[in-house]
Amino acid sequence: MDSEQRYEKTAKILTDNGQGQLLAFYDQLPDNMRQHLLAQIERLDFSQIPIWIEKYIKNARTMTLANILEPAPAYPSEPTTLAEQQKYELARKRGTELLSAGKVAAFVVAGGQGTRLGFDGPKGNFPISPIKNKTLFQLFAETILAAGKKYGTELCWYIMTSPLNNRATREIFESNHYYGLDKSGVFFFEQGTLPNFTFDGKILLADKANIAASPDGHGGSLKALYKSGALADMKARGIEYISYWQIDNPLVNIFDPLFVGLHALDGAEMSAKALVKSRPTEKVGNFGLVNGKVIVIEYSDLPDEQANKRKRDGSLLFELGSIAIHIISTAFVEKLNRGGFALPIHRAVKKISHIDTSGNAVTPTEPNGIKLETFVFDALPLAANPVILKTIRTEEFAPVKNATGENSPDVTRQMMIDRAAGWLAATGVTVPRRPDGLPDCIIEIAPSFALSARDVKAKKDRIPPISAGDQLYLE
Ligand code: UD2
Repeated sequence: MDSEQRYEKTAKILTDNGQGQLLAFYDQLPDNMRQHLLAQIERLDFSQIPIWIEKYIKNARTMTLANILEPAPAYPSEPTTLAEQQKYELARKRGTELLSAGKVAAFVVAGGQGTRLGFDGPKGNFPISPIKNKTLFQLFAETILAAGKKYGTELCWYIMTSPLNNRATREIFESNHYYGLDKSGVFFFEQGTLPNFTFDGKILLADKANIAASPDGHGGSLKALYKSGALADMKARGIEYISYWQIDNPLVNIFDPLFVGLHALDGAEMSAKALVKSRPTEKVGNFGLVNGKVIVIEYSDLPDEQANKRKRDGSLLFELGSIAIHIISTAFVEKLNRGGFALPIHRAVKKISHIDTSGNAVTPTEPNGIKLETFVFDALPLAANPVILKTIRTEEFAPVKNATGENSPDVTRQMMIDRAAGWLAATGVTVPRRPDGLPDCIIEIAPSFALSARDVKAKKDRIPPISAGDQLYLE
């Protein structure tokens, strides 16, 4: 097809769909930019776009689950019965075997824009560790390296970026020499994008040659894993389980034998870690059960009435929050993609920079349009036998999201110190504490020293006495 025919075909599709504005400046573009714009338009899924406009742009779909939603069952963080104790022991053993056999890969989603933190560049480059100021990327890399040594195998790391930060992310890894990891075990891939709309369903132009688009949400990872070849790469390496987490949480236990083991023993296709919410409306997804299927309802979608419902003992009926830590079987990702699955779409009203009908740049000060995205946890109801494992907040969840206040770097750093102090105290080391109970010292445990409280025990002899005001870095 020559350029002229290609243009005619595209123009017809756009006119039929009421999106002719996308070619308004076509005549003003040099030839290479024309091709570039046509290629973007050809990638738009016009079998879906009219449906999205009706369902999510013009009419905000409301959740109607209130009456049929039940609490989801979960494994406790520590076994409470003899039967559970035996199962947890078995699971830890199975998980350890799978890790040692190199069957588990690390997978971080890092395609988000990180706007709330106000940090320039990929969020993974944010310095966070309390003494050495290591970045999130470095902490995860060192964890993967240390776990590889612990389990006696190479553990691979898959990193999802987006068109917004793919190049910058790769450059950071290059300039840091992959933080000591073998480059061949690190796999970057980009997630897809979805177009941005006006409130009346018109797709916006970012400039004369580019559609305004944004990453398609972390749900896009399930498609991108497949499309990018990452899944095929995993298969070739014999990897069967994907340990999924978000870039903002430095406390994540990436290779947790118990979690991997429970997932495998129960024949789960996708599993999730959960914690007891700190308050009814904490900004985490809520686990629930609908017609026997595990679902996660985002905090913004759970009606206050449901969020505040309590059991007789005073605890929240929907107490389990999602911290976006999953084990996903590679076979499940493959099955979904072969079956042509589609996750539900979520809408977000946002400020979207664009050009107007005269081609002038507009930087809105108020929300002016809608971005669409998909969420990875919407795959849970499609998965067989999902395991939900409760975990302890102070051990595993301290995300960096905001510049100040809740989920800010200061809070995360303090939680990193608290966890390190707790690990030392658990082995009998005396940690000086302030009257409010917080450690009166700064402790940073490098992943090379310990990945868990259990690892600390084995190295107890290497820990010096700690005095008030000390800074102790263990590596
Ligand atoms: C997310 C969860 C929330 C809870 C919380 C825990 C959603 C909608 N909510 O809230 O239920 O588990 O985290 O911290 O996820 N990302 C991409 N591509 C995208 C969008 C996001 O890779 O297109 C990544 C992003 O880089 C980050 C993660 O997904 O690692 C979470 O994104 P977020 O910060 O927007 O999620 P948040 O805090 O609203």
